[in-house]
Amino acid sequence: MMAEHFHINTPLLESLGMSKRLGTTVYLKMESSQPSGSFKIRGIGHLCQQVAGNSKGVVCSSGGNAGMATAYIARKMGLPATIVVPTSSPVLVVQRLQDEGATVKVIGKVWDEANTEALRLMETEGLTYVPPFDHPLLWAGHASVITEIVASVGPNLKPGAVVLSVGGGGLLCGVVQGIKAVGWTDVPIVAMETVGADCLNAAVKAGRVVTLDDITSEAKCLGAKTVCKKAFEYSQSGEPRIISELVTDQQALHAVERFLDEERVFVELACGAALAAVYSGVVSQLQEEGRLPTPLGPLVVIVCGGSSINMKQLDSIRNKLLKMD
Ligand code: PLV
Repeated sequence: MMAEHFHINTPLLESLGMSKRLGTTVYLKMESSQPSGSFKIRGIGHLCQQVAGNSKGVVCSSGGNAGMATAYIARKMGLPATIVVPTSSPVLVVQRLQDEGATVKVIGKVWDEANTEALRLMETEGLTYVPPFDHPLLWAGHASVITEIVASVGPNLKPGAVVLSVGGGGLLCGVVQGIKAVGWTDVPIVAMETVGADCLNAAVKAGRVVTLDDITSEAKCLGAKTVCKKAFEYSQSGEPRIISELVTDQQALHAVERFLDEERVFVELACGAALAAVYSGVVSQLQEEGRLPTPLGPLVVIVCGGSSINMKQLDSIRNKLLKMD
């Protein structure tokens, strides 16, 4: 029998360390504890249930985590999975995908090129295409991260703001839809990216969707060159208000290390970008600038997770960033 859904109801934990630093209660939505290691399973699970039932196999282009979710779900559904990742994805991700039973193709320098190959395989092999961030079914699935928070704490814990990371903008679209569904449209979203993987920020600055020349950030799972159109539209709508902010790779890395020390949970740089909103003072700065209120209601940080990290990878990123200093 197929389960109702593939994702689990994740813990919402109070972070003492972050709360002390910020001066308001910080809640962590622990998507890092999802099967396959990230929030991606929410949207991809929903999408696969809708479209992959009679499929002869699925193909997903990914920086890593959408692929991990797809491979996991395909295994549960008894379908073969092909995951196309760019050469920028660390070897450990390829290994983890293979351990999940997927066929892995390493093609292109960045995700956008891997995606071209996935679309080609959809055409030539008749596989069901699983997009990593740009699809309404993904957003509908991701929205459950917000409705789940309301279901567990009740509508009275209205956050002062929600913090999340943005790659192609799928999580952002889902969270916007969840926020609308529960009537929290006055809750602002702080949308975090790293410098060099900043397609939403570049679009917001330009006033239109733009394509980055290259991905220069080490947060490879944020590395889509173009943000999805829907995410940009939401950023312009003002309801909920979306505040686009950047941190450096160094700040994201320090956030990953501090989170490991304080919360004893290991996440990748893509998630570190969201954690750095607190650890590097981005949220406090927004309060100082009057763009977020003081006092601020409880802050919810979506700990998106990610499998592209282990001790060796952490060392390698640290060394790479040290050399660039
Ligand atoms: N990662 C996508 C896109 O990569 C992928 O293929 O896995 N946090 C983590 C840990 C992620 O893996 C991602 C997306 C995000 C945040 C951002 O989510 P998005 O793409 O929906 O904005 C190129």
